[in-house]
Amino acid sequence: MKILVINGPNINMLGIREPEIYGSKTYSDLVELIKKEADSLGVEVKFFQSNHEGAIVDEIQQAYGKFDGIVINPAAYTHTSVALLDAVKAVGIPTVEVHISDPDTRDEFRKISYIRQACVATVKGKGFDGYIEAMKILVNK
Ligand code: CA2
Repeated sequence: MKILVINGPNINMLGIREPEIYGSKTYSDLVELIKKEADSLGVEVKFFQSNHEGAIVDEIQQAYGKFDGIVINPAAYTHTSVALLDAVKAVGIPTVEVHISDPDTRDEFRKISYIRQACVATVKGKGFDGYIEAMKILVNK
């Protein structure tokens, strides 16, 4: 099984500020954690992080026919991007939305998720472990 793990804008800055919301670990720590768990699940993973909406759309499109699942934390694009929603719908790859924090309990504008309606599940508020849970959801599907 091949899973594409996509992270959106500013996820590469994790661990630098707002540790009370996102923890003190970095994006590299996140990648290492997921790799370790993927190995034990026998899953092949590819990582992609971008601050650019179009680059994320391109990455989702190129996953068509190549990946069995997508784990995505669209970060701020969660709350703004119809383009990401359409991309996930277009490729039809089972996708799980992940958030480190629980955006539904934060600012009003974070309560909207466009991508959610194209996702098989949402995991939120579980820190980095949410990515592992998302991977397991895809494996068990
Ligand atoms: O909780 C999540 O995973 C989010 O997707 C993270 C996004 C935020 O816009 C979403 O509402 C919820 C933010 C990503 C990282 O932002 C940073 C902010 C300060 C310092 C480092 C990263």
